[in-house]
Amino acid sequence: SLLHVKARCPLYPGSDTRRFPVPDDKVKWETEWPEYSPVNYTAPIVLKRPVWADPDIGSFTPRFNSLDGSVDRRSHVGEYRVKNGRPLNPQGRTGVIGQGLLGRWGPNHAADPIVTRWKRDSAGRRVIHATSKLPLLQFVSIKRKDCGEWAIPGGMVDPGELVSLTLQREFSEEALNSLEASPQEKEKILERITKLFNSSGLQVYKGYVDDPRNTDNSWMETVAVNFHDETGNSVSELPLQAGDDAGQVSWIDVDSAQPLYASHSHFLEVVVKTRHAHW
Ligand code: RP5
Ligand code: MG
Ligand code: MG
Repeated sequence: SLLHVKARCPLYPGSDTRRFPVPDDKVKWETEWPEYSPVNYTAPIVLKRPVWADPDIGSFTPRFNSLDGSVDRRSHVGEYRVKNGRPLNPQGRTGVIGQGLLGRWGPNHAADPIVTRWKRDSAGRRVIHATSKLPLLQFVSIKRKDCGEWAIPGGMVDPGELVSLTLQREFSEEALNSLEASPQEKEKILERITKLFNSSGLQVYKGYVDDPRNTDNSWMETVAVNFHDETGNSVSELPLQAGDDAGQVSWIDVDSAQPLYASHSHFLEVVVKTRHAHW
């Protein structure tokens, strides 16, 4: 399926681990495949068991498909299967078992803030694309430090955190560098973005993410929300500064030809179609 391409990338990110190759017709768990021999990989950073990582399966028996204390182990896409104590990726085989780089067995919940504005010329007029004759959108994009790909400045939902807060927090950390700001600067950043993030955003996606870190037992899910600056005088004025896991930050033209991390391009396509912009 289209949602399961990057989760089968040959080389597991940040490692020398090669996935057991899974052809398109063998992705679904329902397809019998006795020869399937996935590689077991849990990254060294996860094996150190930091606070955000679950223990190894065996001694650890979390409550899958439910709210487990403050950790939400429910999937946005419905009930997932658990086989031999391990949750099964709802999209199918990935060629890797274990946690990979992910902290949670089962769904790892993220939130993706898609902050957009219309592209304007020096006279302030909206720029229309030459061939599609539709106005161009721009969105705040970060260049991820881990892989160098452009992405939405999203991040993990902390245990017990409201998604609405994750959206604002991750945007502040990655695109406005709030983690490095002084208390006064932080206050100013908060003041300037609260209005935008308090406005009702447009939820464009909720579900599984085709993330290259996914394994058969651990996978990314997200809620992607669009916050749009229609007039161009709220967020458009914000001084962008890359922070945390972002190496660069910039307003980028929204276009189907722009390669983006994981399934982020799919989320932007929904924004574009809803706002009748160029794609
Ligand atoms: C993607 O990984 C999500 O869509 C989100 O953008 C991101 C969250 O992971 P980190 O940025 O915290 O690595 O699957
Ligand atoms: Mg982050
Ligand atoms: Mg992030």
